[in-house]
Amino acid sequence: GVLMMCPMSSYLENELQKRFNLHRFWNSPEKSVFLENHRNSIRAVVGNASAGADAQLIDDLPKLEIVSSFSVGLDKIDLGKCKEKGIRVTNTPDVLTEDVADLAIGLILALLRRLCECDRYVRSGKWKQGDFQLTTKFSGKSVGIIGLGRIGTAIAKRAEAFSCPINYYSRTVKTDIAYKYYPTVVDLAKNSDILVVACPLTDKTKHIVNRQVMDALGAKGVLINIGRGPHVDEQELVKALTEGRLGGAALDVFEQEPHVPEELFALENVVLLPHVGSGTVETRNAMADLVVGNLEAHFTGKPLLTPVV
Ligand code: 8YV
Repeated sequence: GVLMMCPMSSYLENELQKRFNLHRFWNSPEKSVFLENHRNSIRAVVGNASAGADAQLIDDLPKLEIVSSFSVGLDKIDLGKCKEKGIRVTNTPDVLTEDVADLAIGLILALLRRLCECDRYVRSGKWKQGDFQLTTKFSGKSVGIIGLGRIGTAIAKRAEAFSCPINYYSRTVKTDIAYKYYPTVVDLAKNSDILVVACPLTDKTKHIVNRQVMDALGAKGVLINIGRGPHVDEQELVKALTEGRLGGAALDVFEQEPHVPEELFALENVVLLPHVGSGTVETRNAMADLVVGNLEAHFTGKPLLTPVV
């Protein structure tokens, strides 16, 4: 049996159903009863960015062999416990990189050029009363990237095409790259107009954008988050924005999705998206194919396509 944790892709559901005995966890009213009844038959879990496999679930499923995540992020999976128990883990890297990087650039442009506000201006008829205010140029602004992995590098490449100097922070200096490295996020923020979060969420990167980082970015700086909500101290972000200590923020992710701090709704210098970084038909289908491909490989004794553990 394969246990799917929450709805994520109807295409994926169909493909799984064709091949496996698929259980939709969200359809069982009593989770503990379901787990008790199926503890000896569930051999695979399919999770995503909102529901993965925590220590409790792993303990509840003694026959679990593989967790195949419909996401590149692994923060909802207890990787240590999987390793310890010999449970394989796969994710969906690469196929979503372009979409997430495209969206990061879209967020920068939306925020600096106030695209969402401009659209509201036209729709509400305000244009007839006068021209829209002037906005802020993107091309040539310095872009600071936290995490220069697949997605961070794809964002940097795109920002280069906008003539932006690129700075980055990561755990280690990349010797083969000409971008400017800063050994702390505060230094990175101090030296960047636009700060982009593009690293995995771990114990070490939770609240990596804290009050000190926001103040280093400053009243003219803007924050872009396409990583995970908990990368940013959201309470401090609300304060920094309402007190005018930070120039603006464009966010695809939040600490308590789908809950977004309502204080942000009143601000025009924010752009708020419902976690859609990888949300195109093309990419979500490619992610689904990877999830299915990994499960098929596992159950036919072939090498996994995108193994993590
Ligand atoms: C998805 C994501 O939004 O890949 C990730 O880490 O956050 C996303 O691609 C999500 O898993 C879709 O259900």
